Amino acid sequence: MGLDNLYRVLDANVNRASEGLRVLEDLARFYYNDRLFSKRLKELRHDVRKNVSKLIPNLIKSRDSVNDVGLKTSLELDIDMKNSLTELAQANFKRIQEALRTIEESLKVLKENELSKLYEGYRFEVYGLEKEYFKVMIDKNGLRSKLNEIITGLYCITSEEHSKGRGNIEVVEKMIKAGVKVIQYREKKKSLLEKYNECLKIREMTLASGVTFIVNDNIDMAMMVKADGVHIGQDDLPIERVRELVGEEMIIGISTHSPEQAEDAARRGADYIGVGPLYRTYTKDDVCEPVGLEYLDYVIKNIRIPYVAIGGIKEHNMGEVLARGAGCIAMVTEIVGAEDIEEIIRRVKSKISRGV
Ligand code: TZP
Ligand code: MG
Repeated sequence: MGLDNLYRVLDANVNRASEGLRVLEDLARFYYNDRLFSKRLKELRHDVRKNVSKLIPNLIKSRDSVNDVGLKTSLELDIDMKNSLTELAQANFKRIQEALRTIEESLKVLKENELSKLYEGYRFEVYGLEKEYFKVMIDKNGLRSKLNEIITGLYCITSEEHSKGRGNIEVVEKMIKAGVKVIQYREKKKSLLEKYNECLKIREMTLASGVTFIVNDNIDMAMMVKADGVHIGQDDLPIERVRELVGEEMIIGISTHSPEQAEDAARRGADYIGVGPLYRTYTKDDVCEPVGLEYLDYVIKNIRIPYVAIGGIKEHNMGEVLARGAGCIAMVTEIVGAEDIEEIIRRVKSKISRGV
């Protein structure tokens, strides 16, 4: 038996490492919506493959999986049944580390010392990634992993100037009482200090009631009051830079008005998008022309991240939006300007859950 079988070992373990990395990459990308993490895993996967490329002729020659003595055992064992995402991620990190270790040792025997060192480096990189993964995605990232459950139903937004003399805090109190699950603080007319104090109070109220709290515009304020998320617009700072600033735990939402903007937001790591204005709205001073329901259709069909339909949506036209398939609707004036805020919220929520 020459060194040929060692190439078989290398081949199997490069595949093993790549497959493990691919599983984690897909979890990061599709489950946790974590573009940056998924990008790092993908780059590592490419490096792990690329750097044994000079050995590839040998690898292919030695590929002989049908005669693999381990195949039968591995197909029969149900030890691979993963009953939780944590276990799934753990198992794959182990798989990658073990495979890299085997590659490292085999390369040493093949006198490929420099290459072996490179793979040792990859192994240490994976130890680091593993630590970060569990810290960010599993332990602390509860909210971002539940985005589909958060961005659903009625999404409420404050606007004191349309609140019939009631203050933001009073309005938020009513929203929470009526069972709203996500509230955005949007206030264009007050000083930073006034907004900060209101946000502090709303954070306290939303924490006590398990409501998701999102701050519009002010990223610094969202961070200071430990809001769950921040909502920005097309002319605000780039999403990637906002992510660097707020970290992996905070939700980032962005308003979009066209298919290009929606694709761009999803690609660049937004957690959800606003889709609108669907109808004419006078709530916002700098609002653009209605984008039309076709844009909503596009998003429903093509965009993977959660979305919220917005702009001029009222009780009388919400049926039309629901009929297109929207699962999350934002209303500003219709709610904050209602005589009885709690009553309209209950009605609207019930309509959304019945889809009419
Ligand atoms: N973003 C797009 S339209 C809009 C925002 C914040 C205002 C929606 O307000 P209304 O009163 O529900 O039309
Ligand atoms: Mg804004």
